[in-house]
Amino acid sequence: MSKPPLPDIENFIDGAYVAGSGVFDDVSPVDGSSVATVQEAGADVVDMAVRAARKSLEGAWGSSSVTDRARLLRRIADRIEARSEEFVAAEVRDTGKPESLVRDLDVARAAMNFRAFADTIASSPLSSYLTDLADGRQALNYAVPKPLGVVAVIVPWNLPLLLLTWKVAPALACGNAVVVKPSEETPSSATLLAEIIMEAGAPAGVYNVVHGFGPGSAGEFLTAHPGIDGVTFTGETKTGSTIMRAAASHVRPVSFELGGKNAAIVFEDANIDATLDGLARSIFLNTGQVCLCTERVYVHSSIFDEVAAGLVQRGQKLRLGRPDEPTTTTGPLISRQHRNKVSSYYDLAVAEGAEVLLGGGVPNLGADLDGGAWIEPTLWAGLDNTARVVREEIFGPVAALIPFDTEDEAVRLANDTDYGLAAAVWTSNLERGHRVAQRMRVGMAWVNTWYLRDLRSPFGGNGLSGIGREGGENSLHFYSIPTNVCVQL
Ligand code: NAD
Ligand code: 6OD
Repeated sequence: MSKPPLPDIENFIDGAYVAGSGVFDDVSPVDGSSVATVQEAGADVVDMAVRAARKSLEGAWGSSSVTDRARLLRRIADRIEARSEEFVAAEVRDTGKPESLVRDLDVARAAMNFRAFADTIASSPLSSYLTDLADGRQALNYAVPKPLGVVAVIVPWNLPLLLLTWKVAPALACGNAVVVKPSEETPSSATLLAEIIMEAGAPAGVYNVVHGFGPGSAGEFLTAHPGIDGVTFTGETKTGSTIMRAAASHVRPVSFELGGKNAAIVFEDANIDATLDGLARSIFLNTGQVCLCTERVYVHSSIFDEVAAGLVQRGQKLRLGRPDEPTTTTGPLISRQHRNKVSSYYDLAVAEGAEVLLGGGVPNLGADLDGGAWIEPTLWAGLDNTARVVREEIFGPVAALIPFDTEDEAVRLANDTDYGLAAAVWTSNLERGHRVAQRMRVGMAWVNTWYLRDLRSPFGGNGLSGIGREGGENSLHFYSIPTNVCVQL
């Protein structure tokens, strides 16, 4: 019997599917099979998307009320939940993640993102000032937020739906129209979201999707397009620099969530079991492909051996396997290309003098999965902050363990990086926890936990890790621009 044809994933513009000028394959990292074809948007298709977005702002959407938009966001959240298994299937097909992880993290957060920003926009205050003039009269100043306009939303492959909705929800809450470019590795969930957003009642042109790559493809065409009013981007630092140059030509604002080389500090008084569980999660979640993942672990020398042994034990319990097997804890990396990068760091670590405590190679999972992008969870000791593998972002299930003796030394080592995204401090002395967390040169510092989120709090990075903050009111500041009205009374 012949195989059924692969799904064909199209661009979505002005409420309709649109073919591209070329086609590329969506490849499963589980076994290397093609799971879909994707229609690549050329410059003409990207232009069509930007124009459709602009047109929607000139229609009813441009004068929509906050109440209507908050209602729309809640309907979108409801529909994501109603069709959650379709999102699970789409995300698993593209990424090979364990189904349970997609269900509990990616899809749950997508609905939560829309609800959180419905709440934020509905309760967002207007700032106003009563101005006392020299002659005794007064003036009332108040700032009315307006949509930024047409927002280019460019997102990566590691948490495709979560990171997309983290940006689309506040952008729509503020009344913008978006042109979304998902990663070429993960085109499915952004396209399914288009259906949901239309079903929920958004006007055509408010949410558009273009597919393709970065340079010389949809990503570059979109960021260079004169019709966009801002770019919100999550991805690699060097891509951020390129996009910044493109945005500069028309002086457009950018919001960037970029790479990281995040540290954990484990003090001698930490609750060892809870710390080891939290640390293991922070190193290995999503096969280490979360920008917040810990890749450097600084451990007080008095407990170094105990922590190393406990982490190895937890790493040994991870089960690599197919997404639908209930025992699977860990999926593949996103692609063979990314595995080549991670594995080259595994080789480099050995060349730089690492003692390999766990893993260090490519696993043999049987012929069925030979074509996939599998990698072993890995831990190193014996390195210091001068090693390239301790300085450069790897974005895989790997961390280097490095001893320290004093609090000042731990802070100095953790801050010795050009990145500045996240850090975690593990201690039972809360006074020390607050003190050290505040000394971290990062956007987010956790104490005795990791990746615990309140969507109202600021999220973003310092240094090479980003520009700006999103989350709650911070997002509203990026996705809207105020017009100040001054009335002399
Ligand atoms: P990437 O930068 O290669 O790609 C991200 C997106 O940008 C993709 O859609 C890609 O097609 C597009 N792109 C690439 N070049 C472009 C160009 N010249 N112009 C316009 N668009 C372009 O990143 P990735 O490999 O998909 O994701 C992994 C990286 O993302 C890691 O560095 C990780 O740390 C980072 N990340 C950061 C955060 C955060 O919140 N700080 C979150 C997730 C991922
Ligand atoms: O949880 C979030 O809101 C968020 N932006 C997570 C980013 C994870 C990076 O991979």
